[in-house]
Order: sequence, then C-alpha cells, then structure tokens
Amino acid sequence: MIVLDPLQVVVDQTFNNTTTNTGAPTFAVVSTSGIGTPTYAINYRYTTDLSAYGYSPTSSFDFAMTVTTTDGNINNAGTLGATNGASGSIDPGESLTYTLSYTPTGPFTGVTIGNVQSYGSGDMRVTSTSGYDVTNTANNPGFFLDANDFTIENVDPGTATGSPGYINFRIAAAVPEPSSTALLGLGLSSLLLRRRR
Ligand SMILES: [Ca+2]
Ligand SMILES: [Ca+2]
Repeated sequence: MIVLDPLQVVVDQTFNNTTTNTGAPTFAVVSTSGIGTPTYAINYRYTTDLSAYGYSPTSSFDFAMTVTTTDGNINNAGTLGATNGASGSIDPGESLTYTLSYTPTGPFTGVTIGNVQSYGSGDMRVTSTSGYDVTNTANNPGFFLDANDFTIENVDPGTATGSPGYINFRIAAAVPEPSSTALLGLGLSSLLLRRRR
C-alpha cells in the first residue's frame, strides 16, 4: 500500500451551516447538534474521486468533531465562542476544546487537524494531547499543529477576545501499489531497450 499525500480541506469558522462544496472533492457539514449547550458536535463528510486506484469515483469519509467548553455554553454568534464573560467570543480565561473522531473507512485511514487560526487580537494559547503547546500574541494568530485534538485558551492580559477561524483538515488515504505484473512488464521493456543499444 502507498499513502497518498494528505487530502486537504479548509473550513471557515462557524461550522453551523450545512454547507456543500460542489465538484470533486466535496466537503459537507452533514449535521450538527448542541448549540446552546457546553458540547457542540459537527459531522463532516468528505467525498473524492479515487477511481484511479480502483475505488469509487465518489469515495467518502465521515468524521466528527466535538467542541466542548467549561465556560458556559457554545454559542453561535458567527464564530464559535463561550457565553460566559463579557462577550460571546473566547474572553480572557475562557477556552474551547476540539476533538476529532472517526473510523477508518475503505482507503481512508484517518484525519488530523493541520492549521488553526483565531480571529481577533486576543493572545491565544493552543495545546494538544500530542504535546503541542504554543502561545501566539499576534492579531489573528495562526497555529500549525498536526493532531486529533486541541484546546484554544485566551491568555490575553487585557480584555481582547478571539474565536477560532479557519481550520484545515488533513485526510489520509492508503491505496494499493501498482500490481507486481505491471512492474515486471516495465522491468522487461527497460531490459530490451538496454540490449538494443
Ligand atoms: Ca465569552
Ligand atoms: Ca494580541
């Protein structure tokens, strides 16, 4: 088996609308639940054409992301945040935790969170059970992790807020290697070419 370069998808901020991108690959929010509670769940479906590898031209992979907070409820004010504090965003001291879950399906072996961006000027710290731990004080800070989970916490010394913006998913697939008979054929023809010289 060979592992394809990660198939990448970028989603923007709210995750609350059912959105579908047309063409191949397509990426859709299939369903969501839990807005207004401390746990928000999003079900995603990624579909792409793997017919070149003997799989369906509409091969799809479902995975879910759960967002939890201990700071009130997950609200839906354009960007995800927590309802405690001065705003519906992530205020200083508040945090959100994101966790991916999936079952390997067909050629799809898994998914990780690649990049995360926070909108706003709030100083943000992103940690993960993978060991990632980075604080970024820039405006709209970006984080380049490669993990199945992360917690984003506002560590701003003032009152500046933030909310998760773009998140990039890296979907992995493994496909069969070219058949050994095809490789043998290639070997024979290069041998013949060499003999002719
Ligand atoms: Ca808040
Ligand atoms: Ca800042």
